Amino acid sequence: MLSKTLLASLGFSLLASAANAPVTINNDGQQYRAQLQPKDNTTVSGHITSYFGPGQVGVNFFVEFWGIPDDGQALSYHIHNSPVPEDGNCYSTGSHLDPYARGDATPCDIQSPQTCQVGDLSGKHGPVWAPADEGYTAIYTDWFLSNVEGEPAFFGNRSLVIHNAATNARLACGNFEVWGQ
Ligand SMILES: *[C@@H]1O[C@H](CO)[C@@H](O)[C@H](O)[C@H]1NC(C)=O
Ligand SMILES: *[C@@H]1O[C@H](CO)[C@@H](O)[C@H](O)[C@H]1NC(C)=O
Ligand SMILES: [Cu+2]
Repeated sequence: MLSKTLLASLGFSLLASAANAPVTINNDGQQYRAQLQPKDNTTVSGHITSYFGPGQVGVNFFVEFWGIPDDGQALSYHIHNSPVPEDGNCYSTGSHLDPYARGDATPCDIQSPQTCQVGDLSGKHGPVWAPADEGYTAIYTDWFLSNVEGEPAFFGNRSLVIHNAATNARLACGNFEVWGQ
């Protein structure tokens, strides 16, 4: 027999796990691209492009970055809440897209991407490494982002920021825009 206390704690853990990001299931064919704006003080360039995921579930991403500093340090990249303003300041893009309020305190566990901030792309899919003259390319499905306007995990009106993963300095940024179609 389940005790009331046990039921209460089960209820509590169900509530706690409700903060996990749900898999998005109603995505459409709309593509978006975020292109990093050129910056005087970084060699990093590139873009990420979304395209139709498997059967409307999740969103596929094609990622390409170049000019990655050859200093043995990884780069991280995220979807940030606010668009890059006219002056191009990457520090004006606010915090990470985090509709389920995970916060920054707990690092993303790549084995449990549903517990990560939805905008933490390098946390969920791996950081960026590359030798000096070779670009970094990745293709993956993200199960938690949405390309449907109005959904909590919609990214199409947000920005992309690439950081030095160790110092968190914001190296370059750009806005998502409708792409193709
Ligand atoms: C690059 O320049 C911008 C604008 O001056 C600054 O905010 C940013 O910290 C600089 N980035 C690095 C890595 O020095
Ligand atoms: C982006 O769209 C969402 C709805 O999906 C909205 O809540 C949010 O305010 C928009 N953000 C910006 C920066 O326009
Ligand atoms: Cu970031």
